[in-house]
Amino acid sequence: MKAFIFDLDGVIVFTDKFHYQAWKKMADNMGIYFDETINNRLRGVSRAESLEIILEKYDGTLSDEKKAELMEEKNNTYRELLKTMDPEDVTDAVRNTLKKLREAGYKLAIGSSSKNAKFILERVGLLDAFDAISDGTNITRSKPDPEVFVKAGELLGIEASKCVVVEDAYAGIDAAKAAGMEAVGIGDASGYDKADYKIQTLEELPGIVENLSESCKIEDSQN
Ligand code: B16
Ligand code: MG
Repeated sequence: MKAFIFDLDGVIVFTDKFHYQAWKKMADNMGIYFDETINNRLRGVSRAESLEIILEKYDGTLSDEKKAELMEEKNNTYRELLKTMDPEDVTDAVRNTLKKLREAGYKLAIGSSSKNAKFILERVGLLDAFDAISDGTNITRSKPDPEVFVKAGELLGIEASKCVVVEDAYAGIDAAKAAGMEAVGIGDASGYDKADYKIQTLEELPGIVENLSESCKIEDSQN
């Protein structure tokens, strides 16, 4: 393995609460029912697809212009909430793991569906922690399409079979496998049987590559 590609929201930082608050405000304004269970379906999904999922509870149809307006409204609220983030929002487990992997010579990239990825990384002081950033601004198809991870591998100059993706979303694990990469599931995706490995904390990652932690490898028979 030569590179790690990290999903952002749910792996490096935890902005799902802000996505929830921003979508909830928009939904309330529109009189649309929205709760945390629906919000969980938005994990790793693009902004436009997230809106379509929320609109499943809306009686009627909306023009493309209105949808664009709603997405902008949601994003403005979301970015205001992101401004409250600072370096203390990054856990020691995340910071130490990134440092350890870099010192061991691995290339590190971000592979996120978010168009706000660079803004978030800047807020938490991690912009320089990665060798490449592939995000919602450089893709045309979102996860489970492999594009975001394929582009991350290209930006790093490392072939897919030597890249390990770390993801919290089922759609992200599917995208990693479709890209021909190894997939590590954390958080929500630690229960997904398509993940090659499952971990509870990022600190388990160096152990995986050094083959020190075979215990979290899912047996092929279960895949
Ligand atoms: P934005 P990730 C994803 O980030 C979020 O999990 C998902 O909830 C969000 O809709 C998507 O980014 C797009 O975000 O509206 O900021 O462009 O998990 O792929 O890092
Ligand atoms: Mg995620």
